[in-house]
Amino acid sequence: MTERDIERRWWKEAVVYQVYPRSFNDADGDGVGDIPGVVEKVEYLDDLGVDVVWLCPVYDSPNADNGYDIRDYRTIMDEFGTMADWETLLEELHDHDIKLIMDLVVNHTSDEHEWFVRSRAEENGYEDFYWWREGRDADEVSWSAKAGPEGEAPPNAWKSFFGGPAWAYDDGREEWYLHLFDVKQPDLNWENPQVREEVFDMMEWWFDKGIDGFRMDVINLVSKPEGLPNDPDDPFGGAMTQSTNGPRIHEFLSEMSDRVLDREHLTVGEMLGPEMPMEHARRYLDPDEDGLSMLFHFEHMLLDRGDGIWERDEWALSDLKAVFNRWDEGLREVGWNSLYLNNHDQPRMVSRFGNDGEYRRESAKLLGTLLHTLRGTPYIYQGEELGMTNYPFDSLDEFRDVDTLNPLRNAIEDGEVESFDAVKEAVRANSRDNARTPMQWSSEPHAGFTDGEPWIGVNPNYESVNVEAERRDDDSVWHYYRDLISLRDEYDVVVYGEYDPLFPDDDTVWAYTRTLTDEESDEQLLVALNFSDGEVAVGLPEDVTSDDATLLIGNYRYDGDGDAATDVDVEGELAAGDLRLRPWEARVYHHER
Ligand code: TEU
Repeated sequence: MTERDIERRWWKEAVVYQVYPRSFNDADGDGVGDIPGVVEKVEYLDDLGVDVVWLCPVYDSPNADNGYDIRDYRTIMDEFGTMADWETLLEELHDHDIKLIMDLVVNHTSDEHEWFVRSRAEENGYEDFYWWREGRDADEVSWSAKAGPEGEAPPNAWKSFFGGPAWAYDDGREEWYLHLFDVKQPDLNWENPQVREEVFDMMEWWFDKGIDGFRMDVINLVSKPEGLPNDPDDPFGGAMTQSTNGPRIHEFLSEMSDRVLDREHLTVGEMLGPEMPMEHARRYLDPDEDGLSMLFHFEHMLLDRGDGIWERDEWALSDLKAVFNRWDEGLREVGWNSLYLNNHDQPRMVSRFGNDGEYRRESAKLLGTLLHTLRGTPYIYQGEELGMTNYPFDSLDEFRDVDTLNPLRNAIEDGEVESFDAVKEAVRANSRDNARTPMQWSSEPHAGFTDGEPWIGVNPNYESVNVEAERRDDDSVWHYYRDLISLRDEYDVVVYGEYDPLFPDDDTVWAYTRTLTDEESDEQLLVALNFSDGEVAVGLPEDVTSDDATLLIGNYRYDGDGDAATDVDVEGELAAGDLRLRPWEARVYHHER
């Protein structure tokens, strides 16, 4: 098969920019970002050069989980504006040739959604919209719920991903309902065909409004196995291992695909779980099966995470490479990869995989180089293009996130963790709130994000790390990102070239080639990335060296100005097969073969 045989699609050639509206830009001064705030920045996104915006949830919500708990799928959250504002945003984006994908959150709703209110009241037709079960006799189990009736334990041993049991007792219905996430996020029962009908109708409604696709929240959790079995080997008692990629998942998604999706839409399914069997991944993406464009897996996001928010693991570069190599290989024939190193649920990539101190700028550029030159569609999370870093959280009351606060409070209450101070470093490194601090626009108060009091603290480094400063400086992370994005438009090999890793076991250097061979061209990229604070020498195999390569992009100055620190014979080095890379140096060469 030549690379030309790969199905060419606009969404493979695109760069996606993720907007977390609560923290992006506040137009009305209430301290919370909003849709008019995003509209003000469409020009900015266009200047950066991105092709698609993924807008995190903006629907009506009581905000137990910042909009991932939806009360009404067809209404805009008051804090964020109105439907007319949203329509203006869509129009502005489309006028600038930027597509819009919306967040689809249908594993669960808010407990304030009309469906749940009716289900709770056992209204005709709504009884089985959610997972209702009888409790167990508390004597049968070794632990009991905090909130059930005397002597009763939840229906099974599943734990919520946000801490505590995955079941809550309802006094009115005198039954328990399942919530894999917060108690205010009851899980929809997809076994009920009426639930699926409602979801597909709602999706169609948004497509009719003109959107270009969906990012699908934890979509691989919607099929739960009969009997909801426990699993003692799962830290969540079975909630994770039993709910992910469940028995009817492909049936449900191919039904969705047949009913409402189109190959021209960008659809990206978020797929929870420690390791996704590649067989499932291919079925999710196969146009003849579920037909999603891409998926987000978590394998690289779990490398440095312990089970609890207060636990960390060591990661090695070879492990990180192994994840990406496995996925490139796994989706070579069927499917397409998404490429991300951070989002609204993850710490900032430069603090996690780079060096956010002395080499903040270099390592932010290096990680960007990686994301934009691997095979797949790159996702930029707001602020990544500035090299934004983690926040120096110092006390519990600086956090806002349920996924940080609930598990930690439970663990302290149960005596598993002594105090916040005892686990501060780990929580600080892991918390989702790192991603949620306001976008840094300028050195004005609150980083120019709001005229009011921001809902969460602004990173104190905003005085130097901000859009205004970055745009003024030619050598900034921002300008580098813009160059990376435009490479994709200029070179087909960046999008469609085959990926071949070099030195997979090396823990310092990540190097690879991308090769495109067809009737029209025979070209190759060589990418070399030094993931360390020291200099390294890379001995290249002969078949990737070249006398007539050009350096497409690199994150140091290569101006031959006689300054010993910057003046290296980059092309000569490549011809000799002997690259010397400075700390966090990234280079991308191109040559015709
Ligand atoms: O996230 C799924 C999810 O549980 C993880 O991203 C989790 O936040 C991570 O492992 C860190 O602990 C999606 C949304 O992206 C997230 O914002 C929502 O809170 C969650 O689903 C529930 O809708």
